[in-house]
This record gives sequence, structure tokens and C-alpha cells, in this order.
Amino acid sequence: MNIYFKRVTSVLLSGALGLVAQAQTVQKKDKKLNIVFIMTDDHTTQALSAYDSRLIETPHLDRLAKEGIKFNNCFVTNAVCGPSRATILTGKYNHINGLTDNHKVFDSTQVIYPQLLKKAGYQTAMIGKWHLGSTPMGFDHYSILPNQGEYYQPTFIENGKKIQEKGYVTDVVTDKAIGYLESRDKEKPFLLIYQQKAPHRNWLPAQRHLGMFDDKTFVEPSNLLDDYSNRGKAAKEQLMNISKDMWDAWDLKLASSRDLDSLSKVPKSNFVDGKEDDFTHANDKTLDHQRFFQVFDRMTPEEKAAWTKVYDKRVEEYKRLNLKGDELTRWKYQQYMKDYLACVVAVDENVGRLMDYLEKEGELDNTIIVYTSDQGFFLGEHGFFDKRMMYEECLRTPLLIRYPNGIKKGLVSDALAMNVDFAPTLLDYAGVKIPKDMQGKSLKPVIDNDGKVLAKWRDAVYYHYYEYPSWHMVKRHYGIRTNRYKLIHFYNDIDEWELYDLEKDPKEMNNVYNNTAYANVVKMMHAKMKKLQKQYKDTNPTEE
Ligand code: SGN
Ligand code: CA
Repeated sequence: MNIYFKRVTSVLLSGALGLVAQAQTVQKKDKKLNIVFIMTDDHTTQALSAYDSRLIETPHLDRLAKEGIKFNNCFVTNAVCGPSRATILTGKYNHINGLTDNHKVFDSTQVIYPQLLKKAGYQTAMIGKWHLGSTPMGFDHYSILPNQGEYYQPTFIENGKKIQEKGYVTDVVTDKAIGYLESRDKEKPFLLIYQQKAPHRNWLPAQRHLGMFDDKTFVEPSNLLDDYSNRGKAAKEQLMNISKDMWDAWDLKLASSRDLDSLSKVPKSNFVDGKEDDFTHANDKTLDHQRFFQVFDRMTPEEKAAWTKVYDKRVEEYKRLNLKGDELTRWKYQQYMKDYLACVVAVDENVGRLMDYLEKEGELDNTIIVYTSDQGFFLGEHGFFDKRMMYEECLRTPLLIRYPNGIKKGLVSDALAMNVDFAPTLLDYAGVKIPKDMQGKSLKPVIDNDGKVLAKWRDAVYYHYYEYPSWHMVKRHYGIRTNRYKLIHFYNDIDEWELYDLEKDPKEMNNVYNNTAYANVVKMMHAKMKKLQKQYKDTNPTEE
């Protein structure tokens, strides 16, 4: 080839490549963004290293934060599963969408944001935990876990049909999510709602993670042994205390292979139906071994063998140490962390797997990925497990959003965000009109302002919890939280107020409601709360 010809070819080639590149940019700009909404169940910020790395590393979730935005102050309107899901889907509080507690069924005649996206040309899918009692609507495809779902060999309801799957739930939900994306129409944008059961109670790790933390001692929260002095009845009378309310077999996995073997010989018809939704069983520890056996029995013989090999050691240690009082509580906390955190590891790995798939498809950067949980969770703070209380650990939920085509890398926001904002935010990003009756606000303007609080942004969040009497017996309450203070009213069978100064008392150990030094703050917080109750139309909060 002579030099001239070479030069001409290279000029032609670079011109052609330039055109291709240009076409790609144009296509990129015109292409509608995809949405992947990832929600776990009970995954709290204390167990997500982008927020707090004292307990565990979650590299795939951290990547979302590093390459997107992290909200430090995202709060839920009601820290329990169904209500949180209903709020997210409708963009409305529970007294408006009707799903005030887990025992109710979601009214499917309401508008939810996936329907609006579907109308706007999105293909929509819902995979994993649904927990609203209703049949999902507004989706081209759904595959949901009935009720809470099962960790091993989970059953799904897939487009109306019951399907029994093999494997570990966190992996299977991801297989289904990727399977759906494989079968999608590549010409259309998609909304994938991908919702894990993990790390919900009773925290069964995957086979590959059994015993992974056996040699580790986790840092304890400073108030693990809280005695609830300077707090009211609600904190004192709950049933979610690690020392007294965790079940030996169900929660702490203290059923030996011998116990389990003898249970396998009991006819199933002799088992009491300890249905999870029936809270009369909530503290009936006589069902403990039986309930654990039911989930254990879903494992294959090989899985059972690997399980008992690991947990027999724990049973043996428990007997050998024969701990009592505070030492026993501290030991229980360690076992709780081993299992809960191992469930989180599987979640993190699977988020990585889903991201790898999107990357391979060339869709990763054109997809807005949201990561959140239905609420936070207590990991031993105040001696608690579970959630429900308006205290920080479960009021706060993780919120990470990655979307390189539209969101700058590495942003961190302290703005007060809420789960009621998710629907308007996603509609806003998709360019779909936000219905006027949605009560949340799009977070896009905050994100576009590099996460910095806008002049007109909210200065308080409103909360309302209704599920009492029920599991864990947390009293009904409502309240508000500003950047500095939190006001709570516990009602129904009590009438107690709490005020916390989060700057001086971030762990909420000292209720200052009746402290005269805070009289003006109390007044200011009451006035703020009244205003929010009016705004959100919850003016008679003690009457459901
Ligand atoms: C189950 C759990 C409770 C938990 C609720 C609600 N008990 O009933 O500990 O508070 O779910 O959780 S269990 O013994 O069945 O595990 S939620 O996330 O669905 O709101
Ligand atoms: Ca939950």
C-alpha cells in the first residue's frame, strides 16, 4: 500500500468512525433511560459500608454510592414492610393509601407509579418480595414471593401461577430479574422492580456463606445493654429485645442436629400452624423448634448436612459457655450479627451480578439504579432487633442512586429525603408528569443541585406507625424529625410524649420533653408538626 493510499484510507476511516461515534451520542441522548429499583427487606445503614463500615464491607453497594449519590438522611413514613411499600408505589402516606399496617390488603384500584411508566411506553416488571396482600397491577410481568417468602427453595407466584424453585432466595430473585431482562424488548425502556427478601428475620444465610463470620467478633453498639431509664413505656414494653425476645432455635439457630432429627419424625399434622401473619404467635416460644424445623426442612439433604455441621458448633459453644445475664445478651448479639450480615453479603454479591449483566448489555450507564430498603433495622441499639420505632436506626433507610448519564459521581446529600419521594423522583427522571395528589417531592432538583439542600426544601419529616397490638408490641405513634430534634407522641393505650435533641443525644437515650430548658423547642416542634399534619391531611392522627 503506498503512503498516499494509506493516508486516504485513514482519513476515510476516521471520518466514518467519527460518524459512528456521533450517531452513538445522538442515540444515547434520545434513548429513554431505564429504571432498576432495588429494595431489600430490613437492610439498615449500619450494615452498608458506604454509610458505616464498622460491621461489614459491601463493595457492590458502595460502588453505587461512589459512582452516584448517597442520601444520608432518607427516612420512611412508617417503619414496617407493607406500609413502606404502599407509600413508595403511591407516593402517598398510609392514611391516604389505606395500608396502615402489614395485616391489611393493598387497594389495587389506586394509581401506582409503575402504571404511569407503563402508559409512557416502559415495559414493567416486579420481581421478589411484594408483601401487599394484593395481586401486582401495572406490570407486564411479575414473579413475587407469597407473603414473606422463604429463604430456601422459594415458591413464587409468577403471572398468577404458583412456581416452586430450587436454590437460595437472593440468588433466585436475581436469576429471575436477569432472566426477565434477557427476554425484554430491546427497543423499549424498562422499569425493573427487584426486591429481595433478605436480610429479613429469621436470617438464614446461603450455603456458601455458612460460618463465614465464625471467627469474627463484631463491635457492639454502646447502648446494647440499655435499661430504658429516661424513656417512656413504649421503649420499656416492646417485645424486640435481644436478651428476652429472640427465639433460641428460630433466631439464634440453637437447634442441634439431634433436635432437628427428632422433629423430622413428628407427623406434620401435629405441628401448630405458626403462620407468620398471625401475631398471636409472636411471643409463643413453644413454637420455636417447630417453626425452625419448617424452614430447615426446605433444605436438600446436602444443604441440611452442611448447615448442621456449622451450627452444631454454635450449639456446643452455647452449652459449654453457659452464659447468663448481660454476657448472654452479648453472645446472642454476636450470633445475630453473624447470620444477619451473612444474608447482607448475598444481597451485595447479587447486586454486583445484576450490574455486571447491565454492563454487558451496554445499559449500565443509561439505567438509573436506586438502592434502598423498606426501612432501617436495629442491630442491637437499645438492645433491640426489628424496627417499627421512630428512633434513628429504623427511621433512616439507605438511599443510593447511580445514573452516570444524568447524575454526577460521588455526591453526598444531607437533605431530608423520604420514601414518599421515590415515585415522584422516578417519574421526573423518566419525563412523566407527576400526579398532583402524590404527597412526596421529586428529589431530582436536589440531585441537580449537587445534593445541596434547596432554599425551599422541607425542614422536617413526618412519621406515623399504626401496627399495635402486633408483633413486637411497639405502641402506636406519630411524630416529626428536623435536622436537630425529634418529637414523638405514643398513643392508643398510652399518652406519652418524647423529645430528643439529636445533636446532644444522637443515640436517643434521654427524653427531654419535660425538661423546662426545652420548653421553647417543644412549642416550636408542636407547631411544625401541626403544619405537616395539615399538609399531609393527617389531622386526626389518633383516629384511624
Ligand atoms: C415477621 C417477623 C417479625 C417482623 C414481621 C414484619 N416474625 O412476622 O419479626 O417484625 O415479620 O416484618 S417471624 O418470626 O415470622 O420472622 S416486615 O419486614 O414484613 O414488616
Ligand atoms: Ca421490612
